[in-house]
Amino acid sequence: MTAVQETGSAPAEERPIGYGRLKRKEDPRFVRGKGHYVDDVQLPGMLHGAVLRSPLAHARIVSIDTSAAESHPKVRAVITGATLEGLGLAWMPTLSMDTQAVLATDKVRFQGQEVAFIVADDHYAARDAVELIDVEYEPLPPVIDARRALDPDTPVIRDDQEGRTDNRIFDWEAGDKAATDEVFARAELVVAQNMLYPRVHPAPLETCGCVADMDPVDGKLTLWSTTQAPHAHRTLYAMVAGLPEHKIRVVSPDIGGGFGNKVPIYPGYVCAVVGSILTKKPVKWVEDRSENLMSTGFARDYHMHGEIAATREGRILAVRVKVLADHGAFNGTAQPSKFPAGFFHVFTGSYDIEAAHCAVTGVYTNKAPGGVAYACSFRVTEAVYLIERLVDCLADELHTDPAELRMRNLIRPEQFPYPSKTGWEYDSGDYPATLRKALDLAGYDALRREQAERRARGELMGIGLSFFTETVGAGPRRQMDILGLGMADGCELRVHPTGKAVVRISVQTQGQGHETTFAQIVAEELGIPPEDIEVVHGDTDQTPFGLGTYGSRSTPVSGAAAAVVARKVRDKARILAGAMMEVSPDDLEWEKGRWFVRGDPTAARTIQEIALAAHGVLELPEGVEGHLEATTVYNPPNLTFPYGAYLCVVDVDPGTGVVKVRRFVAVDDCGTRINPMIIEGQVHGGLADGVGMALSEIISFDEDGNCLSGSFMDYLVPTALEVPAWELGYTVTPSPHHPIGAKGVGESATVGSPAAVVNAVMDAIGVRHADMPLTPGRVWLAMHGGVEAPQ
Ligand code: MCN
Ligand code: CUN
Repeated sequence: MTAVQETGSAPAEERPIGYGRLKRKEDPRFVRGKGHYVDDVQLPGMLHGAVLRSPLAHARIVSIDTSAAESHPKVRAVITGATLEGLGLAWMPTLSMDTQAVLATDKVRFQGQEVAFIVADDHYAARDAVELIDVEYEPLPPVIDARRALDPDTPVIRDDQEGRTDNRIFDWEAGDKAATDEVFARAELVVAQNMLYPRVHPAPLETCGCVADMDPVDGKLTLWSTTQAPHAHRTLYAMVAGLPEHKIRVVSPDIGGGFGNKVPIYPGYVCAVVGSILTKKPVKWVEDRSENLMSTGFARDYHMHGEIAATREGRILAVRVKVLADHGAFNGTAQPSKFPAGFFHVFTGSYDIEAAHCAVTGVYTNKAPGGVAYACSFRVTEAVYLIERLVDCLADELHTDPAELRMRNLIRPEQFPYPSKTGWEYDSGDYPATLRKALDLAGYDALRREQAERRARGELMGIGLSFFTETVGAGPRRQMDILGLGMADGCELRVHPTGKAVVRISVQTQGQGHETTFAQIVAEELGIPPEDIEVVHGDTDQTPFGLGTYGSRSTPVSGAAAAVVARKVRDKARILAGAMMEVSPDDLEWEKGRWFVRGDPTAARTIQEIALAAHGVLELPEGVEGHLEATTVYNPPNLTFPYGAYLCVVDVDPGTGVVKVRRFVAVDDCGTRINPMIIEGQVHGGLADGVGMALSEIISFDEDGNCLSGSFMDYLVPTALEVPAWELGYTVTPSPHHPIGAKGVGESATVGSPAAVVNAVMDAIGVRHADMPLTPGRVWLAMHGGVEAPQ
């Protein structure tokens, strides 16, 4: 399926580190069906949990009768909000610090909200007993359209919060409003556009679940859990339950995809823990597909109004944005007042402009909670889509070529490190070179000629571009003020006497290949072959603290920690090698895998020899500890800013509006590339995400708040038939502040690709704007001057 263009630009010709295109260490177990997922965990005496969910989007709970369920012969416990209140666990912090009802007591606030939890001998009995619970609801008018959420007569959804009189969660701003308004006032040209980034779902193949095992004897809770952030979860459980950290072990085994969906804590986890406490048995809870789609963290749902000011020659001067952010019934993102919109900081994209301002209002609605997840780098996806659509609207207004318009406004290489108008410092880049490469790879001029010929024949061919800058590697405390949390990660490396090594990392893999790439980082630094390096992750009892895998932060933060800890080991090995050869360490030089005496390369000790010596063989020099190991905690000095240029070619059927993505060219720059094959896999997945969001995916609701996208029959993720053979290229601009120059890449393609697809479709049909997903019906309507009311 793949045409990979190995066209790295000289002088940064591809020099992947640590054995480059190494096949993934984790794949042999996956291809043999030997992966070990949460649902594979089987413990003696294990019971099974199931959740009763609200059928209504907004209702008062009049009564809950559990008596029939309790008398079911296989039921071991029935948990309601009242049970949890008795235990002081009725409310929990999601990872966001906003509180969410674990189980609804007074009201239900979205369809699918958790109302009760059954623990039974087997899964089927648990499901049957759920049906036996009798809840009497008094329906309330639901608030589904975020644009109505702040109307004076709209019901207050979160009346559980003291003093609350409306549905406003926060108002947030970035940039300089006065300066921006001033530029707009004098600009020759202003183009404005409303757009909706619809609600979408990460839809990992494996749904969420856990096995909770509270050992009644030693009081230790073990939680096998589908989490992207085991340490962060442990801390929150410790804080809520009042247990010390050493009495909680969170194990995140193989994970069938996360994509952000597995960052939050969900009520099912808490209920399984309580179920285990009450029954003194392990309790497994795994949600089904509909539960996952209807009730777990969704993404986007941004109503955006963007304006771009420019000269008639096509110089972009300023950008102004107003956003209404629909966060559902519980604000699933951090720091209600600040963070959700925080990363919207990057709405100026990759362009050098004079002024920018953005105002975001977040509101509650009667929809599932969230507002963060899905390969988004926390709102960069929305921001990139907005600016890349605006630039195309401007090109349309100016009758200019969109590639040329981008080329003349991109930040220039000599401007890095580039201080953005909203407070970031972009670390490095050569944007024009990357755009040029994408255009060359695609054969842009020839494509435009082909398009003209086809148009003359009445065919609708479109070419769409997007250029994105990502902010990943969350991040240093100074910049993460919007979150109120610094993001340092630990790493531990131990070289065994035989020279084999184990590296314990703070992040967790859900398919990104950490077991391979982290071994490669250490291999590069120490010259130990990657197959001799075991990567331990996803178990809080076995790994150092870190904040987890999201925001493509593993490489920027934890990957940096792995390089730093390996360098510490290398430094110590130097001292030991000096002692072994009875020379001063200052006279030694490093060459992959060994220290040798300067001027005499034959006088050397390999890392394996040094490791053995370090374990009792060598008479240690004064003040030097035995063994060959080190620990570190890495505090990133800045985020990393990967970027890329994407080009999409589509054909639209004039009769039906069906869009066919014919080609997709993606040139990514993630700095130093560790494993190009894994990077390509990440990009392929992200591009498929982008095509899905652009063309078919939406979580939609009817006016009563019924979720209309509760299965894969309705929520249409693209299959192999809907995506083209990706054509990939790359450039390499190392990050100057990262120990190995690497930037993250895990979300780049999801962030960058939707705008390219939408731009291509608009180019094909000659329409300024239509909202995603561009289903045949919507495209047809847009072609015929109609607009479907946005959700
Ligand atoms: N990599 C590399 N060279 C670089 C950058 C990255 O070889 N210069 C490799 C890394 O070593 C790692 C992989 O690419 O093996 C992704 O690295 P990174 O960009 O650091 O992202 P994370 O590992 O932190 O993964 C998180 C990111 C996020 S936030 C989402 S969402 C997403 C994504 O990863 N979820 C995924 N990709 C996913 N891929 C799979 N298969 N499953 C998911 O759930
Ligand atoms: Cu925003 S989805 Mo990823 O950061 O886990």
